Amino acid sequence: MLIIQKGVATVKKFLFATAAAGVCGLFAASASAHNTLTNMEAYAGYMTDFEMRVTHGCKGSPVKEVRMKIPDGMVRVSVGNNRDWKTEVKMRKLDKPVPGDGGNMLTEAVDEITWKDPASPMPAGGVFEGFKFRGMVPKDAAGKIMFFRTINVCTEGDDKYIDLPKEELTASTPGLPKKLIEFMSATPGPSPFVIVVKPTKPQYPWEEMEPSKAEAPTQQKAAAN
Ligand SMILES: [Cu+2]
Repeated sequence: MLIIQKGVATVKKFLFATAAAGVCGLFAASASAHNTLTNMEAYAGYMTDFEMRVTHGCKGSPVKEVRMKIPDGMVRVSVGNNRDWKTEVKMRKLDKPVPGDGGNMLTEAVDEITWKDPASPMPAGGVFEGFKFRGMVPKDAAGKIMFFRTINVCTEGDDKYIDLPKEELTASTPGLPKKLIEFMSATPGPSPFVIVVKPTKPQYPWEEMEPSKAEAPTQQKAAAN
């Protein structure tokens, strides 16, 4: 009798702990178990709004800081105003300048964003919080998968979502869904990611579509000859 009660107590304790912690391990393969980007796909060459979604604290400890690394090639990054968190950006020098807003040239790009010193820490379980930023998805990234490595710093300990797939994955990798599940469950800390797709129309309705290489007149002529 005593043993059974002890068993029940243990189960209860386990359920409580997992509910409070938001559970990393149990649902590791589910897309909502870790830090994830709200959008699963983004268009190459689009200025895109992103939200990094933090879904739980570190083993029951509330989140007090979130750091994120911007993937290479992504420029014109800005951080959404946030009244609860202080935001900070770290810059890096670009190998060669790229066009920015209104024709000026950029020599630096945002390398890292940090959200810290919250009005109150994000509770460890039962809620999620979104961290907004935007930026230009690289034009030449269509078909690629971009990874946004993030670290959650908690009142006690931290969770690092910085792992990358063992083999390079792209949108056209055969068996991609299965390989993504493998990647997301291979370690406790898979990096959030977004699949970059080629747009079929310009981002804004007042823009002309750039002719793709396949439609270029010279190639059509070459094909006709
Ligand atoms: Cu997790």
